[in-house]
Amino acid sequence: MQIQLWREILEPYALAVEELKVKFNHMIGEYRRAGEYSPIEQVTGRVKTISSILEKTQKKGIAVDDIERQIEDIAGVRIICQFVEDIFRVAELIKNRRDMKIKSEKDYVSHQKDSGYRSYHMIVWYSVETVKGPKTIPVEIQIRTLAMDFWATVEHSLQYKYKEHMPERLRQRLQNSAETIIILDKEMSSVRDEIMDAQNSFQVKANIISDILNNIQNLYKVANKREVVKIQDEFFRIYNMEDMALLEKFNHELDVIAEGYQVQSLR
Ligand code: 0O2
Repeated sequence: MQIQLWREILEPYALAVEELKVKFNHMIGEYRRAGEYSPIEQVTGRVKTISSILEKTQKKGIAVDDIERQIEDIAGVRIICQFVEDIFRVAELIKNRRDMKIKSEKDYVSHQKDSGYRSYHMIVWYSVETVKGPKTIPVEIQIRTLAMDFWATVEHSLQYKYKEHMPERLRQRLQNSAETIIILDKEMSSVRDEIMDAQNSFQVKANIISDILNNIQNLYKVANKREVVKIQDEFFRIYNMEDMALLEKFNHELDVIAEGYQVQSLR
């Protein structure tokens, strides 16, 4: 197939990956700006390379003309979570969206593969608008924890290196380390509430400080400079006291002042 034709075929998949990365990253931002814990930690995405698509067609006996019908992971998005519980929460969030329709799901978290691989897979139908018009395509979404991702990345590289000839000793060690990953994820889940609390308070404090600094900066442009310097000194004094209640009170008072000047900070 000519390279130009490949480019045309892959165009909507590239657009879908970019759009979905923006949407999932925006979800992270929405949670954090609201001072809430985000079940999504990171998002990555890729369009399968032409060589990787061709490799798959050979392996599975797929005709080149049938690529788009038979290969469901040309567009792939990976969502990384901190805790196993978050994986199922994210899967629910996806199911409730109107811009993605579930085509199929595979729960390799509850039922790990023989290799030791764990991840939650969803194939969703997603529509994009290209210059050639609208197109609905499948996108593979893989949802996994940081620990599962670490294991899968290492195992994938070894699979790539050895192809079907992975030494038995190495395969066994990978399976053992997959068990260790399960234990690690369980341990992390057992302290999930505490970790979430710590992260929430950190986020709330970061949001308040960001609001205060934005308001001070905005007031500089419109209010009496000497007054604003006084406000700034007061902020540093309260900040050093490390008292969240005082910081919240100060933020609220500053918000009222900024509102009076119509320069309220919007994060
Ligand atoms: P790549 O290079 O990551 O794109 P499919 O092959 O998708 O048509 P299958 O095999 O039933 O059908 O799908 P499955 O099992 O859901 O696997 C899809 C993807 O999950 C794989 O894509 C891998 O990315 C990942 N995966 C599945 N099993 C393993 C595993 O044992 N180890 C690792 N590291 N990843 C796995 P590709 O196209 O095989 O590979």
